[in-house]
Amino acid sequence: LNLPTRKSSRQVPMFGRSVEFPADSLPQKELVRHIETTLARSLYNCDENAAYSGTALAFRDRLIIEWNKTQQRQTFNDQKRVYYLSLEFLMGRALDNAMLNVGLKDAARDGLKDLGFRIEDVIGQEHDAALGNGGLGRLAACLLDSMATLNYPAWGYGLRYRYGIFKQEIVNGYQMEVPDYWLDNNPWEFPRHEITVDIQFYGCVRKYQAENGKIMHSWEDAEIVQAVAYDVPIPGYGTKTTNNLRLWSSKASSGEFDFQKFNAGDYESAVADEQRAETISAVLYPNDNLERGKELRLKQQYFWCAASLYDIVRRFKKSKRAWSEFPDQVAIQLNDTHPTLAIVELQRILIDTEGLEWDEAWNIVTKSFGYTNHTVLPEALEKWSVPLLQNLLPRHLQIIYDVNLYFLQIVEKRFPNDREMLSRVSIIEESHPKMVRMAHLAIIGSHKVNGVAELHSDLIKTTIFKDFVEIYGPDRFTNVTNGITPRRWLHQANPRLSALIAEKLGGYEFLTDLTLLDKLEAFVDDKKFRTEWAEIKSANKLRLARYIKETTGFSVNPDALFDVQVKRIHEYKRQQLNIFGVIHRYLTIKAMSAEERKKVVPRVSIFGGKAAPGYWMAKTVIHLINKVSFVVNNDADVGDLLKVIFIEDYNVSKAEMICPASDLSEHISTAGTEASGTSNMKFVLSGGLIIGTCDGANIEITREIGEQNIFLFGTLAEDVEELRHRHVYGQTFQIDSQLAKVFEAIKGNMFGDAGDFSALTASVEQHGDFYLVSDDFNSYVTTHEMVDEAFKNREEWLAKSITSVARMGFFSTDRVINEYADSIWNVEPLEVGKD
Ligand code: CR1
Repeated sequence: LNLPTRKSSRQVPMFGRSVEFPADSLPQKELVRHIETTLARSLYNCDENAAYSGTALAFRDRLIIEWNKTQQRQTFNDQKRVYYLSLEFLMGRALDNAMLNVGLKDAARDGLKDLGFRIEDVIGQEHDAALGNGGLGRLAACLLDSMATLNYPAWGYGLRYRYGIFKQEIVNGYQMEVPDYWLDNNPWEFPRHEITVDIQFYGCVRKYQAENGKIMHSWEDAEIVQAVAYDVPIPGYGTKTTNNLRLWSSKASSGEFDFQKFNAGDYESAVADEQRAETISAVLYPNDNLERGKELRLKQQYFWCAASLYDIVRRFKKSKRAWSEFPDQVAIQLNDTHPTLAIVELQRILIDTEGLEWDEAWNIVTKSFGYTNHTVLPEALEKWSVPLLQNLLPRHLQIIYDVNLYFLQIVEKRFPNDREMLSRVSIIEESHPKMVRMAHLAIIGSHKVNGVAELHSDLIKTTIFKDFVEIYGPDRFTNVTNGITPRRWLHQANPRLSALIAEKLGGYEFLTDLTLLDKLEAFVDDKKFRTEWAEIKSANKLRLARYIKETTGFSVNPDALFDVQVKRIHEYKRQQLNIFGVIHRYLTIKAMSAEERKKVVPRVSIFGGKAAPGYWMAKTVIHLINKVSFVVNNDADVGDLLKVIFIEDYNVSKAEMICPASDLSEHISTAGTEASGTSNMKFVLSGGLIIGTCDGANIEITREIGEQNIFLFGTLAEDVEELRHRHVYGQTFQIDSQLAKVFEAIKGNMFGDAGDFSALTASVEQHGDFYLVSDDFNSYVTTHEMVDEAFKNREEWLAKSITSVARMGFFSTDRVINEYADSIWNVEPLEVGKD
């Protein structure tokens, strides 16, 4: 029986029991089987959600078969593997990605259509896997995609949080946090109840003499929590390689102990133990670029490091090689300092359990680890208090002290009598209480340290880690500029643009060699091509406009200039500069004559992003944006000339819709504060222009696409310190005159009670304007005027857009992974033949 196509209905056609499908539509057959058997639903009452689950399960089957083959192949080949340790993996949705990477999206579309569903609606049913805060977590996800695509034998290790980053709701202009419980019906994970590791906490250290007379240490009387593995398949694009992301979940150890308590009638305490254990992997800490030093966070870190290392060591031991070969088989990359305890844990395993000598063990450790630094912000650099570590991980603290002792002895030899140097580089900060500086430990325990963009890598060498460059020499430090995966951020997020490029370039090879985009430059002057390019942008903007209408009720003119700033809300990212600029624009329009208004380029200023729940200033910024939105959007006098939109609950799937819809996006951090930024790359790759400061990867984007194709403004990193100093110690602080007018409007209650926003104005006027909002305001506003002028010249704008995309080849995570593989990991891809 052939199923007729039903375009409008979402219900399944009401006939036929023994349904048969064309042989070439395998996904459809499989998805129907899953709907009917795995989900036990009848096709007659199959809704979009069931269609999603059925499709996901059908693709999951394929992935797991390839996953198994990949693991066998990698085990058989027995070559060096990479282990990427990250406390965050901001994966977003998996189905669309799986369909595209496996190459069966069209078949799935047809199959779903026959059943009466639109594939976009089905894809839209999936809950984002939001196990991350922002750029750091999303980078980890892009890197996994590239490692699989390039056939590297690589594993990701992370935590399986029950709650990912909170969902944001805006209520009366204020951010509210709602828990993100995402695990119900998650088809993308495979619980491995047979893969468990006992993880120890607390207890004490006992010294004893081994049979050979050697003094050894054992960690005893510890509490035990069990780690259970959950595996998530990571399909490469256009390859059979399907790698593994292993996430650990915590569980009370199922020892007899609980049972005894239970039988003794102490039910409550048995349950409490269980809950306490489960708490470890319960929730992602919602701070971006901020560390709070909470004990539970330290527990998370050790739990995940210890479980992962146990796994890595177990795999290595199967090969029965000598320990000295460990670094030839294993490369472990630390995504920021969060997994630094893995260094200490490996040293502990080698000396306490495997009986190696200290030096031999330490040599293995340092050869195996690499550390990526992602920030120079002091409030984000991790420090753990010594008493906390002493209590939770007594043996690890001893090892840290020993590492420090041997390290300082080396420093003392090289820099005799330089006590200042010793105290600066020591792992232990002599404060009250004493603190362990995790970045120092990470540097000392790794063979390579890298930053994530050129400026950032230079800054770490000249500021926070300057002394370590003197001690180890410059070769320990390197740069690997971040990237993004073109599969998700071009092909998946902007399929029409991807198709147009493929048409021009004669195929989709650019998706695995992004440098091929440069061939697009030949078509910059091609009229028809330009028109198609512009049409795609318009369609993407229209889609976003519809979404804005549905979710906020505000209508925006799709022909207006869409000006977007979406990212975590943070003072250093300066959303306050943006909203002050918007207020300035509003005041300017209000003061214009009707004639003058005719020349104004209509704008939609779009904001999105979460504030950490305890970050009051950031929450105030969100509040101000929403108040300005309310006033401006309801001002009939201004009409379409300016609209201000705050998009609630910005996440990966929303980014996939927003990035392709921008004309202009904002990357306007105070110079020297944004290590790299990666959304800048996503916007440009979709044909949006950017306004930005000379910070992070903006600088290399400029180098690649050309100065004439980007709107740069503001203070340079090298001048920031002096300005800050002058603000605090100078004679008087002169606020920018245009900014002063903006502040007057705020203080005159134009956007509601001025008291609500006094902290924002005061931080500029009274507290030293640390982020240089006033210093940069004039050049920011002037540069926006240049943007308006440029936008009026539609053809020029299009040429900039096309040229920029053509020159973005450098920013693929494929390039990033190859650099890591060559300069840090020394691993080779595993060629995949037919099997
Ligand atoms: C940086 O702030 C960078 C990402 C990924 C963030 C951002 O500029 O793009 O890392 N750093 O490298 C971070 O989260 C804890 O540090």
